[in-house]
Amino acid sequence: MSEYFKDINHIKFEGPESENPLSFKFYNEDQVVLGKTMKEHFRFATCYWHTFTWPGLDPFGGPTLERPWMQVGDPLKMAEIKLDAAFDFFNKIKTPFFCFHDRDIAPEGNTYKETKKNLDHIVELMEKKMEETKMKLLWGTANAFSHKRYMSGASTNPDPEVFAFVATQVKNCMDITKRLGGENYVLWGGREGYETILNTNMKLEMDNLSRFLELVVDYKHKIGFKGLILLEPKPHEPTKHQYDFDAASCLALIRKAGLEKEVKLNIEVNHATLSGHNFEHEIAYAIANNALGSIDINRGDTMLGWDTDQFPNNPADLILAFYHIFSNGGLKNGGFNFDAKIRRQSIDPEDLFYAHIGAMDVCAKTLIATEKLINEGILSKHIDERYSNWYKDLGNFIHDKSTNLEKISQLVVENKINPKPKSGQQELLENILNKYL
Ligand code: XLS
Ligand code: NI
Ligand code: NI
Repeated sequence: MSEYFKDINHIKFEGPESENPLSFKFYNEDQVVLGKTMKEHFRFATCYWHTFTWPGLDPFGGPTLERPWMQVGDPLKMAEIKLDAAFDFFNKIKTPFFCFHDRDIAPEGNTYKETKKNLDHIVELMEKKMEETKMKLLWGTANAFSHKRYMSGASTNPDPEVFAFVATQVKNCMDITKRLGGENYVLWGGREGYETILNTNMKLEMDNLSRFLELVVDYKHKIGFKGLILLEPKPHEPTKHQYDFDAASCLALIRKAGLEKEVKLNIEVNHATLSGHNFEHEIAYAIANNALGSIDINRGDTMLGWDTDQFPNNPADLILAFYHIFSNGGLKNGGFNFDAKIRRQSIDPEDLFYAHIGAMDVCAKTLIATEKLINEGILSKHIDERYSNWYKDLGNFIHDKSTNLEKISQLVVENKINPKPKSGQQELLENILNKYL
């Protein structure tokens, strides 16, 4: 047990009537919903970066979160204290998984060798902690955006030395992810984009990104890593124009590399909204293209134009995405990772618990509503009905590969086809949806 969270006990399910703020009101890990337990459906993960590494900086202010492992001192010792605290937290909050960037768990050294030594040291300790607590790794990823060497991109950098450097870093991070039994490996571009076309060779940068994906997939097979490789879309921030802007742009990159069977998507709520879409759009798009891998669950702030990465707290923001995810059979290798951070004024250890409890409860509550929505089938009935003619004569005729434009126009003229507009009934459907919330 860590000193930092010593006053907090294991969080238990106490039901909606409980007054205890350190208890689950809806997340009951063993409760069966849609044929599986909540624990099996969500595969919740706590993220190492926002929860243990971020010190509460904003563009105008310094650290507010003064955790014991953020003090001045030997960085490797600090990483050990952080590891202790993190596993104590995971164990008490009961997310069965966690996620990390290489730089969250161990400090970068002065040379590549030193960095690798630091990582190996922590990974060894982590392996033991995972065995003791039965905690699992949902995914690992490499931080290829914080260091100044990456200021002009990682695999899309104008300098091939940077490409070679990030390739080495990712290789190492894939090795440790495999060693720790990681179930997926994530690539979030960070700075895989550009600031101005004035100094940018877009074609070369995109070719290099595609080459990078090829190398990563090739290495995955070489080491026998069974997990999925996931690309995480994000439109801006830090870079103005990102090549991995949204699900559609990521799929374009994946298809350019011919890797649609190998690389899937890690969809984040706040990234979806920043790209001008909503969460359900990105989820439905990924599902329609057989590309849904995993989820970074959080929320943005409609009044702020950046990635606030707040914890989700409103079923209305989630239900349509959940409807698509769970009527499609749910996530398989993926999970729901809380890529979310508390506000910088939430400085107490309890605040980290309140944030995760609230988020797990809101997901559980939404899942229960989703089960009803799926089982009562009202939405699906409306959609089936709306598209039903596609499964009749005309629809079949159009889909038939021997049909061509001439045959279609001949049919229209002969049968005097003259389509009549039909209501989309959006308001009716919105009212129906509200019944479930
Ligand atoms: C940042 C991203 C990042 C990835 C992992 O906005 O969400 O946290 O999930 O690199
Ligand atoms: Ni993310
Ligand atoms: Ni984010």
